[in-house]
Amino acid sequence: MTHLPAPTQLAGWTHTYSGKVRDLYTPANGSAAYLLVVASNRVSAFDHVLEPPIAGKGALLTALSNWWFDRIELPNHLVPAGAGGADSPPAVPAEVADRAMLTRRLDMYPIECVVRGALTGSGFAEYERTGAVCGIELPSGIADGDLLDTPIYTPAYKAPLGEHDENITFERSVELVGEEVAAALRDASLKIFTAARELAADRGVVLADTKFEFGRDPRTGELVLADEVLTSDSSRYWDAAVYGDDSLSRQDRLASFDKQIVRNWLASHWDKTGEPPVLPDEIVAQTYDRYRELYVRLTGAQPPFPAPAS
Ligand code: Q0Z
Repeated sequence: MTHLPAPTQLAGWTHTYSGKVRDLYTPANGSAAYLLVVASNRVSAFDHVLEPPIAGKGALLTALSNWWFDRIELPNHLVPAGAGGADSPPAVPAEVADRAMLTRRLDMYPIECVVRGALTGSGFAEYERTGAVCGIELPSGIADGDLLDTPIYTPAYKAPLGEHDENITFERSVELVGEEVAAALRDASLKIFTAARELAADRGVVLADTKFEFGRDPRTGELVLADEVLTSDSSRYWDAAVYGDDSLSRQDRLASFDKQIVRNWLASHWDKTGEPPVLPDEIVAQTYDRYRELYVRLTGAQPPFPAPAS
């Protein structure tokens, strides 16, 4: 894998970790109460981080996550603007303000709370091998990308850095976090997903699956929804009209709402060995338009910031 660019230095914050597409910062003053999660403009495909970044992507996904947080009736990790008190957080630096989330630092549960309303990807692979996903037996005859009548909760254990997450049964999640928390994670995940899937469907978008992460606030003890929510980096979205078009191949029907242009271009310009080629400007521009289209469709509004120059 390519190494990531050196993360931006942010006044008042210390960079502590970078994933493929996001950067994590802690307060430079030593406060353990907050974390700054910055969505980069990086885009990943086929397990590589691509060049160049897509200007505006981080802001669009942050706006989408914020929009969903507003509609989810569970405590979340966002620190309201102007929060003060004894231990107030460092200011969010202006240069990342539109793609940063100021969060309270939680004790995270080591479980990726995946919900699937369709069977594809690793879930479909496990089903083909075993007839079940995370211990949930499914009827025979399901094809890649088929919708499930009832969404299923398919948790994964968050492997330490670099390793791949491991699908686990609900019973295994009980061993990891206890019966009460395991049930709360499952119930909250299914509830959020079911409402979100319905809303997306009304707007011509299929929410195929998603991943939530939860933690506990060490000060209040409450269960809190964390991380990004229902962005296309944490979810699979399909265009409902494309998904429903019988004249298309199954592969084309399951086109990623935002990243398919990148994937198709790479598939015809790269043999998937070594480093991927640099994306041409028109592929970057078209992909930005897809991220923007997803935001507009779901929210019914224009994004709250201008399109980036270039
Ligand atoms: C989220 C992640 C990123 C890579 C840790 N409020 C919180 N409290 C404690 N931990 C987290 C959060 Cl959001 C937390 N991640 C995911 C973010 C880069 C991975 F910026 N890791």
